[in-house]
Amino acid sequence: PLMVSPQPSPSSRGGVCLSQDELKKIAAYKAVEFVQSGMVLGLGTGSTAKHAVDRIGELLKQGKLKNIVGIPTSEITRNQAEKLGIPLSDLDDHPILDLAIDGADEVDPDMNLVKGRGGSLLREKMVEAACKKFIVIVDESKLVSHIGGSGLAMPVEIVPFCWKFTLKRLEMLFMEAGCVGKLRRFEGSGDPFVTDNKNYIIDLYFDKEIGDLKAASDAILRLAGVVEHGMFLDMATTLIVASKNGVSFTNK
Ligand code: ABF
Repeated sequence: PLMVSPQPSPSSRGGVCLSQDELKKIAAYKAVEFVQSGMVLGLGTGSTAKHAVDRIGELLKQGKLKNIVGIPTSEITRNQAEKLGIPLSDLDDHPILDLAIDGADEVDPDMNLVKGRGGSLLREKMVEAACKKFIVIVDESKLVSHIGGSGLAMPVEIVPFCWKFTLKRLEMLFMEAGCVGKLRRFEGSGDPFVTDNKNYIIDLYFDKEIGDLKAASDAILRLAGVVEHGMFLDMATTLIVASKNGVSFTNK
């Protein structure tokens, strides 16, 4: 990947220490600078992408952007965009998008991603796979040397039918990496978390790195009962990272 050296951001000026949310906002606003009037845009989900959607709404209101069509990656983002007055459509009517902007849970040095801890991985993958450009926006806490090796969840969306069976099959696939699967549940009620597509999510945890990511991806997708997983391999075209030292851009 082509790395462009960090540009000073407000976070590194005057010794001001910015919060993680402020860093997310800086990355999001930088990404929106790539949005042009007339674009069909994939609108991401999560606390980082939310800033980008807010900014797009603001620029539309100010008349600085015109004729934008947004394709939301979740019902939450659809509601947010509707409130902001962003005209919306879907992949049926717009099968090719100019640009998507979205966050991620983990990003490795080759710009492979883990997504889906917010639960929207399927629609995110459908929309972002249909984009000419996909800008990933993160604060520095999301950078990892290997995805799936951070001890954090690797989400897999599955059909609810016999979910325990699918969970076991997923664990067996990655037995050598010490894989343990957990059904995602709502805090409080303890009921299974249900995605926008009425599916469940299994979060996989690994003791060791999973090695060949493409092979892992193929193996998961071959299991009947699996709908999609949260590894986004070779999909991001630009990475924007906001850190206390500034903002960096990496293009693939
Ligand atoms: C979406 O939001 C996801 O795919 C990812 O799970 C999450 C990142 O959340 P946040 O920006 O709130 O850290 O992009």
